[in-house]
Amino acid sequence: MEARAWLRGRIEDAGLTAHQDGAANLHARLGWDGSPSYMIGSHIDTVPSGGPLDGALGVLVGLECLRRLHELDLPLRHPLECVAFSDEEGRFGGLLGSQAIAGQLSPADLHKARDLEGVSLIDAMASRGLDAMAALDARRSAESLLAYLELHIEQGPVLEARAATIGVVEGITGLFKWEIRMIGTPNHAGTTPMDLRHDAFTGVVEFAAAIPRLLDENGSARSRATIGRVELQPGSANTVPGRAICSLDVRDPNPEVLANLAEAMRRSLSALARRHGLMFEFEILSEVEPVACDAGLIERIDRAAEALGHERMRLPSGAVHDAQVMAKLTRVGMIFVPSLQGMSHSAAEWTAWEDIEAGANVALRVLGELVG
Ligand code: HGY
Ligand code: MN
Ligand code: MN
Ligand code: MN
Repeated sequence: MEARAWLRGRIEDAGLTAHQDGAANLHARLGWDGSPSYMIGSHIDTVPSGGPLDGALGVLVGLECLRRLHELDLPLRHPLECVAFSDEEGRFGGLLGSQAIAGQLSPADLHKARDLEGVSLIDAMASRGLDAMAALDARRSAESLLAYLELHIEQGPVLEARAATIGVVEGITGLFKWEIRMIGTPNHAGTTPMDLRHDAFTGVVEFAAAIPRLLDENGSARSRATIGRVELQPGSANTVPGRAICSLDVRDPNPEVLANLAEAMRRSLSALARRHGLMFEFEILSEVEPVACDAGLIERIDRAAEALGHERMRLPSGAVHDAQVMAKLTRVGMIFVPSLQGMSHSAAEWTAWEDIEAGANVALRVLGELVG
């Protein structure tokens, strides 16, 4: 909320109109008259221990583009918006702000959204004077948008390795996120013989070890699977864990491959739980479909980079983005700038200033063509 307040100040200082919608997405608007608009944006939330650019760079570049177009005082054919989306990274599931705009949230989704500490979205928003149910009012119609553009750091090593300054994104990977709960029997670490215990952690360890094989047999070269968080309960050194709770993040650009992976993982969990006398349950926290970027926008970004003299290449995105959800409403395009050593979701995340400037100028040129 402090970041939103800061951003609102920057929007107003630039002579633009600030508008916070029901999902707490913050919009900067130029030439707003209620007619269909072009939108640029990204998110200002971040992962724990993350870097400064994942998300925030795209919002600030968007704001700078609007500021510059306002300063040039040229006649615009369409209104322009820059949006900072809420909860892209997933404190409450992920892509919350863009899903609200795309009309993908139900009252039930809002009621059940909770963070890892068990704080509900409803209570978190209420503590800041916001009504979570108002997120339903953030919904926009497809007719109200002409296109959505997003600039983001690549978060991978490809642009740097190819000495390219601009990545022209062709498509964005799909993903599912589960919470898996293995349930065994908590018991004394010293008195329970190894062959008579039901250790919930054993189930998670065996599943984690099976992941490379599950991907080899059911995935593609572009499949990824990550367990980024494990919690053992009761969590004492001299007690056999009765519950092991872990996250699972699985990605592939092909929806059928993703479905095969989900099925293979469910079967593997079920077989190993049976073998160890455990029970398991899983909850789907998020499912995002892969999307293709708009051919016309791909072409425009490519030509803008060429005109500005930047090395460019086309590539897929292995990270998910708000653009993916906005693709439900309108055509989307994405510009990537290189990540130093491919680092992201890490404090080491960085992009050279000249690459940021190059990306911002490509975004400005594309927006200028669209509204000018
Ligand atoms: O998880 C992702 O791909 C993104 O950074 N939210
Ligand atoms: Mn991220
Ligand atoms: Mn991001
Ligand atoms: Mn004791």
